[in-house]
Amino acid sequence: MKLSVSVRAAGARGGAPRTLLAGGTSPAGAAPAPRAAAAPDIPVAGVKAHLAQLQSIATANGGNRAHGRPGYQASLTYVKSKLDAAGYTTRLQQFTASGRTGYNLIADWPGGDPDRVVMAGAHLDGVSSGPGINDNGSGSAAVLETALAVARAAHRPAAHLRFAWWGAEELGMVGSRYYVNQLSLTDRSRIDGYLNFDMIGSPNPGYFVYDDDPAIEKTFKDYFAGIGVPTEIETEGDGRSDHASFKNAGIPVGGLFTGASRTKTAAQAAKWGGTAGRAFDRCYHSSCDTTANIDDTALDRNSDAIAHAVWELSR
Ligand code: DTR
Ligand code: CA
Ligand code: ZN
Ligand code: ZN
Repeated sequence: MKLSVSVRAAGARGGAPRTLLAGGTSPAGAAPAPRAAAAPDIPVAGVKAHLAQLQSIATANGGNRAHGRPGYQASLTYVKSKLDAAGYTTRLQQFTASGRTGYNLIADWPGGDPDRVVMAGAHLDGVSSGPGINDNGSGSAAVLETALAVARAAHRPAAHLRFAWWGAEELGMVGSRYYVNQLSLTDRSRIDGYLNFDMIGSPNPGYFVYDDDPAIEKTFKDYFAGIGVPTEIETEGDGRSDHASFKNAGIPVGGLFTGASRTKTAAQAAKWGGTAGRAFDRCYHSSCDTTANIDDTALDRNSDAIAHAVWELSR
């Protein structure tokens, strides 16, 4: 039987329908194609090492990594140097927000079908009031470690992989909107999906999956079902992070989130553990959003889920 998951409704934006084929399929009578390897386990120690570096960067630069500040520039330099050393083709994209220069970092993994681009991204800027480790060192570090895992595996997916770290999200998703707006309509249509990771290590975590695109949502839900972790649909952030820039342009989006200032209910604490009646992240946008403001289990599970989705959606 041929298994396929439609990532985009047929002809949704005028192009040919795109389908993602599960491995191991073959025409009737032919020898089965070898199934491409599953995603690797992402080492949470690697993700935490990036968080420690981002914390040090904030500490050395006035306590923050905000747009237009030296801590943002140092964060960019850190992430870019890791990607360059791993063999990525990287570029900085410059824009202006609130009178200051901002940058997106875009990293392409060489190879794959240029008409089937799978993107994963996270905002790299924080607010000026703290180091921004859960928001959003967590997404930035997990996307970085996933990109490095692609390189370590010498992974050759069918689709083209692109990773992005956005500037000035905290000023209203300025960087990601700039990126999408400057793409030609053709280049927009080449993006099969954008996966967003903003706050994935909240200290009193929930496991929330964006429900914007059914195929992407299913990919994440399948991963969490496989490890026995219940999920809920993400509702706290609708339109509040960089996926909105892509969704507004008609690009299928998905993502993960472990909660911000909303309060965990008793029912949620019963299924996920943690503390009912307390915020998912009491340090949201505060000076206490440090490396102590991370739940390692949530960070690990979400990092592994990112790799799973990147591998599965790019087959
Ligand atoms: N991470 C927050 C925005 C935000 C609040 N709730 C959600 C849910 C899903 C994604 C993002 C958000 C920020 O950048 O301030
Ligand atoms: Ca892991
Ligand atoms: Zn924020
Ligand atoms: Zn954020």
